[in-house]
Amino acid sequence: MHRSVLVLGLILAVACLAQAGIKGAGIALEAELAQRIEEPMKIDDDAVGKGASNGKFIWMEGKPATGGGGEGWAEFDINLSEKGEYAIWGHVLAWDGNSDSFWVTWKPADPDEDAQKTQNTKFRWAVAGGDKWHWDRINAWLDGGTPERTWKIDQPGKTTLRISVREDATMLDALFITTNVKATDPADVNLRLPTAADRELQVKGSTAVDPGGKVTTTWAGLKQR
Ligand SMILES: [Ca+2]
Ligand SMILES: [Ca+2]
Repeated sequence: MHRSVLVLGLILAVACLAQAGIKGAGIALEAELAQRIEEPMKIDDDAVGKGASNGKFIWMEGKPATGGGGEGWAEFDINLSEKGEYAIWGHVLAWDGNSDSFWVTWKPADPDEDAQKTQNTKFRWAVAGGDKWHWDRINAWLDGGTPERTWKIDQPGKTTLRISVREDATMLDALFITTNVKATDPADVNLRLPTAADRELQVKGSTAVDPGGKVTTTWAGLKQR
């Protein structure tokens, strides 16, 4: 009896450790720490985006329920330690149907294409509405259906993610890149907002994801191994 309780306890402890490991998987990025931001996309700490992670978010400023947009973007340099399939979640705020979309391209999985110019619906992200910060997986808002997007990265190394303004007033606080490409419900992904350690890695300009889920490390560190 006692022994079985002990064994059960050990199994639970191991399960918890495994869970903790999985939780570490993925890259958490602050939108406002993008390597390059082209106006009119801008960093803001305005009251409209109150409660944003790190106190800041990015958007092309605008009012709810009006049109506008189509200019400006933010680019993230992301170094991946492993090839594989990835999904991206955005921590977003979208007031209404006139302020709820971005264009998203992630090279080299996506071509070197300016989605703001080509208006290619494959790169159009219909952001889930909501006037409080929430997670939304990046999708392709086609003219029929909005499948969740998955990017196949063929080799480790530097990638470039560009989030471009489509409709103004759509707000982006943070991103989470994961190898869990199956989950479509935020509750099924170990999403996290960036920690101080995540921000430090991002500022250094080198974040890497280990699909094994144990560590987030710098690209320079990986090359030294
Ligand atoms: Ca708008
Ligand atoms: Ca933020």
